[in-house]
This record gives sequence, C-alpha cells and structure tokens, in this order.
Amino acid sequence: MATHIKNPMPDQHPARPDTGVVVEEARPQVKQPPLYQVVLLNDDYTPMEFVVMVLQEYFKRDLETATQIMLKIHHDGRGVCGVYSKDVAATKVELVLAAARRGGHPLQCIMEAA
Ligand code: TYC
Repeated sequence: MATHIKNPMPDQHPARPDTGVVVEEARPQVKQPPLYQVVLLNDDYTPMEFVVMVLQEYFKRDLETATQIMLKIHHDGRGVCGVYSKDVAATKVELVLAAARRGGHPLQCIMEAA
C-alpha cells in the first residue's frame, strides 16, 4: 500500500519545494530610549530655600536629599536633579524656569544626555 512508502523529505511541504533559501527570525530591533539628566546651575542670587523647594516640588526629593543636592550645586557649580526620558526632562526644565522667573530668580536649569 502507498501509505507505507516513507517520505524521503519529511520536512518539505509538497506545495513548497525546497528553494535553498533559509528564513531566519529577525532579532527584534528595540533600543532603550535615551535618558536625559536635568541639571541645576549655581548662581549668586537665587535663595537656597527656593532651590530646595524646586528640588522637592519638581523632582520629588525629600527635604534632606533636596538640601544635600542644593549644597552640592552651591559648592560645585552644578548638580543633577534627576534622570528622565527626553519629554519629561524637557517639561521639568520648562516648569523650573517658569517658577524661577515668576519668583524673580536667575536660576538656570538645563538638560543633557545622561
Ligand atoms: N548660591 C546660591 C546662594 O548662595 C544658592 C544656590 C544653590 C543657587 C543652587 C542656585 O542652583 C543653585 N544663595
């Protein structure tokens, strides 16, 4: 009976003859989105209390951490407030600058690739 004849190429579908072409699964082309650090710069006029408030309000730091970061900026000239996606970092810079200008302070806030 024909059903007893062994298929010599069991992996080959009868409707898809072997072309010799090997198809490999593409590796997923995914990358982590780039991160940006938001940096505050020192100046001689912005009150320390205002900088601590900014770090608490916009960067969700507790009072002790905010004070440490503020003092670091005061001594070193700059300090990282937090690391975020591009959009979030840009929004924080805008909000901090708007708050500083409303308060009449020259505080500078920038973002840079982390
Ligand atoms: N240097 C300021 C002062 O002595 C305090 C200050 C800290 C200002 C951090 C800006 O990003 C800053 N009043």
